Amino acid sequence: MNDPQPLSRNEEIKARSNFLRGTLKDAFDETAFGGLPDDDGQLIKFHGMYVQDDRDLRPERMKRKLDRAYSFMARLRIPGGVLTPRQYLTMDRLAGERANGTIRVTTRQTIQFHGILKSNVRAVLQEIDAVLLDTIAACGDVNRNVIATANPFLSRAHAEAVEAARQLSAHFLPRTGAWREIFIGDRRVLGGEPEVEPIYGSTYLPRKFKIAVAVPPSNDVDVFAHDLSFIAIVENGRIIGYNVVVGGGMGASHGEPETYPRTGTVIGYVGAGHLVPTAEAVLTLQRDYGDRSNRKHARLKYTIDDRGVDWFVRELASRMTTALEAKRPFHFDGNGDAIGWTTDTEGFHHRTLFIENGRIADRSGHQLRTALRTIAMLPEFIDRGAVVLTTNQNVVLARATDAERARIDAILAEAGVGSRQSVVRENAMACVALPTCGLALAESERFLPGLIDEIDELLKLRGLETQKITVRMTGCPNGCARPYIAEIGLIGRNPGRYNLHVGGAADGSRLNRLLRENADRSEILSILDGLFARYAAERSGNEGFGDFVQRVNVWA
Ligand code: SRM
Ligand code: SF4
Repeated sequence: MNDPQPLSRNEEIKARSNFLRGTLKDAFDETAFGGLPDDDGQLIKFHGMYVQDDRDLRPERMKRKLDRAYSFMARLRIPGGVLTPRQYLTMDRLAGERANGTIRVTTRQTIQFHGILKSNVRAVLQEIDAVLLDTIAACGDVNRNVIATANPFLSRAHAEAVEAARQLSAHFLPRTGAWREIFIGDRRVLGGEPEVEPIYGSTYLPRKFKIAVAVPPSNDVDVFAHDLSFIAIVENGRIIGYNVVVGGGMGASHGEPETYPRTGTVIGYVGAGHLVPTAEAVLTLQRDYGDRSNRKHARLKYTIDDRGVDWFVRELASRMTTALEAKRPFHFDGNGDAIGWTTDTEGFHHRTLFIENGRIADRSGHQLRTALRTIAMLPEFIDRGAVVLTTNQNVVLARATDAERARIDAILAEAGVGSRQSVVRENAMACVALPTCGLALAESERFLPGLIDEIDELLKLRGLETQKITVRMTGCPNGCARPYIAEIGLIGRNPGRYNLHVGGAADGSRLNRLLRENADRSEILSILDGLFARYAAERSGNEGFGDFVQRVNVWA
């Protein structure tokens, strides 16, 4: 047996934090310093926030010997991504009054604010709390925002999937009163029952833990990318149970082959009534066996690969309330969103609006934030409608009447937004990266739109402009836009340079492979041009681009 390795520093921070309090209360009472002491900087994540600084300003501030321009990113917990229009309007106001004027829809179906000054953090969270939302456990070593196939209003099964996401989120919500005490101002009951975390214990999980619920044939949530996913099996319009998928994960580090992305393994099926106990069995197994000494090796995917799927299933069985049954057949037809209008059986209309890289902002000739605010304020829609966030960084304006549908179209057109984009752009995603992400090695959100302009041109040249091809970009190998399962994945390596991966499946079920390392813009475009030329000439029938590059083995 190897000697046990020492625990990572984060384990000590959690253990002595008094259930995630640390010295955060004092740190927020003191606003002269815009950041946080180191340990609190780790603990704040459990409360849904990160200390960041504007990296565009770093060189100039360094020259002037100034400290970094610190601010906070806050991420909400919105299981299933459903907001009422009134909640959305509060978020819109907060973005304008207390953040950087934008709302960022994330790949986990929630909202992030960037650029909140420390002195504004409490006010922001109090307003979020007032509309019955929170940021608890949106980051940190806990179960994160639980995602579900978008739009519960589409069918009864979709509604059940979102309800499942809410149940899972509530079940795994940390019980500590720290968030309310530090930010909302609730007082701790002295002499009350001692605080406990019945599921997590005082050191929570070894690392983040992510859950998704999918309703086939849509794999919009990318079930193979998360620690634990549930694929709904629907009969007569109702979810009767779920296939259970474990051990997906995207994160890796350049030059460290012991870190890698992994697609989840389908291990069996459970009836709908066993959803929460099954999730608890998986999560507690990871709590007990996950690596607490090396954070780069601490996700469930490594626990499973180190010990084997058979071991995992055996250990899981000893914790479950029911036996896993054989997995049931399922089929996914894609992992994108259907942009445009759909109508449900009650006659309500739902508009899935493409939001480039999830950034809701106003800019000259493109008044997206204003348009969404105007729509959310429409009389009656404000009480009946919904604003649903998707895991492809888009927004669904749900439950509009015939008259509202026409009005929504007019508002979008007037604002210069909402017109259809190229197929490839509508299916592309980029992570945030610069200037806020402290881990970015290259641009992503600010770089991809221009690159897509050029990819569009290449596709047109080959007559491929109606072909759906997923392109995903990240500013580093952590994989926040799930690039390793895209048909074309671009992973930031150095400023202006990316690792080009190709060969993911159109339904998100297969990892792509590295084709060229550290390529700049012109190399990327020239390689893609060659691949598109071959694809146009040699593809068979309606073969997808990812399947094609695999079949002809472009790595040979
Ligand atoms: Fe992520 C870290 C942004 C989804 C894997 N991610 C970060 C941080 C917080 C950077 C940091 O640690 O300092 C980024 C903040 C950037 C900023 O300025 O806002 C960040 N991640 C995002 C978002 C906003 C990307 C987006 O453009 O939408 C997504 C927010 C999701 C949410 O609402 O909860 C986001 N991150 C993901 C996903 C996709 C998913 O969950 O479906 C992944 C890959 C799946 C997975 O976890 O394996 C992902 N983020 C990571 C990792 C690598 C984790 C690992 O196991 O190695 C990190 C780095 C870390 O945790 O150390 C990271
Ligand atoms: Fe930041 Fe990397 Fe995630 Fe992009 S993939 S948001 S650069 S951590």
